[in-house]
Amino acid sequence: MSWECLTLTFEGPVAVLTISRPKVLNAINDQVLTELLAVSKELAVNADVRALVLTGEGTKAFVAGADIAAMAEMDADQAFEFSRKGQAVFDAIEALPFPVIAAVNGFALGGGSELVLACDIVYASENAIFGQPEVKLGVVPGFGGTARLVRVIGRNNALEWILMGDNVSAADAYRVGLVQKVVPQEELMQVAMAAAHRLAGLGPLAVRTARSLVKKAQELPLEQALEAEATAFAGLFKGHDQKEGMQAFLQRRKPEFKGN
Ligand code: CO8
Repeated sequence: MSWECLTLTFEGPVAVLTISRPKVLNAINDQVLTELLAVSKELAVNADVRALVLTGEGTKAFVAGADIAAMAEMDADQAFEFSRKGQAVFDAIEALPFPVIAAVNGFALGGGSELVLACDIVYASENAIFGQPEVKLGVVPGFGGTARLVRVIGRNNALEWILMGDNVSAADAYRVGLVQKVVPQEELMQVAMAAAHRLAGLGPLAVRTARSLVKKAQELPLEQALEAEATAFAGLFKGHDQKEGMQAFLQRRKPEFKGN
């Protein structure tokens, strides 16, 4: 399928999704949301995909935010619909059954920063700029920023970012834990792809289970999170990959995981 605002390519089990509206620094309009939702649904049922790298076209921007020109004319009902649609799309990305790596290659502002928050691992180029500048436009984050930023970087960091609306360098985003690696721009895709291929080579069941446990743990009381962990841990002993992984270690060979 071909898309107007996205490019989807595959390198073996790794999918690469590029948001592509370079004239407006890949800003997110309704069409981008519609296409992102459709691609997410398609990828979610593609059993060959084991990891996704998400990036923006060009060397200047990942996504410079929601499309301000499109939002400027909205009434309150339209703004609500746009916000809910964006939240649903980012939820769909977060719920994909494999890890998602954001390769942040430039500005990730407003909705762009919120899209990053829906990803699992964030690698940024040295020129990447993050931020939630919505207050400067007279609004607040509307694609999950208030809810997810606090979970990722903590309350006071989130409040500073959202209330001040300042641009945040890749180094500072790394310092507060939003970004896991900062690399020169020319190395960004290579680093993201290498990580994605490593993830794709692991047992998909263990990866999926670990990812889901960590996400659930953020919402659950500790006791319930620990119980969920023990249950999932034990459940893996009923399948193939646990036996294969441990036997392969003992026999000093590479494991052959089947995903069950
Ligand atoms: N929306 C629409 N167009 C944009 C956007 C955007 N977010 N960002 C950049 N563009 C356009 C510019 O208008 C310009 O277009 P043109 O060439 O036709 O004038 C082109 O992209 C290039 O941009 P600049 O000339 O401004 O490039 P600079 O290098 O001078 O500046 C910046 C780059 C700093 C990134 C600057 O473009 C900028 O500040 N952009 C806006 C950033 C921003 O405020 N983003 C947050 C938007 S609000 C948001 O995302 C809320 C999400 C929740 C929505 C909920 C809905 C209800």
